[in-house]
Amino acid sequence: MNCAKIAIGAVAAGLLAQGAHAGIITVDDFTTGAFSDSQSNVDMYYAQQAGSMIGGERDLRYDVVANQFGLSSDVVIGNGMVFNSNDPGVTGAIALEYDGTGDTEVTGNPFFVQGSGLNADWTGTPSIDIDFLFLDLDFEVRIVLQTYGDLALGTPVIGESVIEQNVAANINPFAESFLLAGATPTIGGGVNISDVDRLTIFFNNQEVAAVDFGIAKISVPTPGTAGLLAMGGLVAVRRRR
Ligand SMILES: [Ca+2]
Ligand SMILES: [Ca+2]
Ligand SMILES: [Ca+2]
Repeated sequence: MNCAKIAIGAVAAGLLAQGAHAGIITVDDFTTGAFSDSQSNVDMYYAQQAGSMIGGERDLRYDVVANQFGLSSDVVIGNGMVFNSNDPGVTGAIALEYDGTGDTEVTGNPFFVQGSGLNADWTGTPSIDIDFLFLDLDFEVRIVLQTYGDLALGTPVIGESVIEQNVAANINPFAESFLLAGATPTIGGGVNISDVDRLTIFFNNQEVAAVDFGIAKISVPTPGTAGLLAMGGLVAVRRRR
């Protein structure tokens, strides 16, 4: 009984520490860190926004891959994120990174810069979930999860897992789960899910032309849901007695 109490307490404390609600860890709901930009020159653009997202910072990369007729590629963040590659002729892609602070992303750089790390414990999560508002063409999403080693010892990344998944077009809102069971270990034995330091999500990874899409939320469901429900159930039983 004492062990159970301690275990439930630890789960609850862990969830509270991560600002979770009912076993759902919100990575980003796009209600803070508003941003908008429009670009037509072929380049990789970066911007960073501070806010309530996990790690306190969102690193944003949006690139114009090709642009035959000089139209623009647009990103708007505010109560969701919408990305438009204007038809015809614009091929654009966008990526989001959550890796803590201390990193300065630089426009034109082909790669994201490594941040201080999240140290997020997502033990037992089955998936990374993305709530889409709409998607007008099938595209691929590539999710990269990393665990850092000891930076002082020169081993910045000791575990990495990658999920690549095709997402089907849908004009209506829909939820897409990216299963950890489908992740491929690419560094070490893969990400240590109890110490996730970096989450990078590449939308339109295969660079399909003229993709428009919107997302409302990125979240991670945890088994803490069951723990909290069990705890609530125990309290309810005791009250009835
Ligand atoms: Ca960062
Ligand atoms: Ca970064
Ligand atoms: Ca770490």
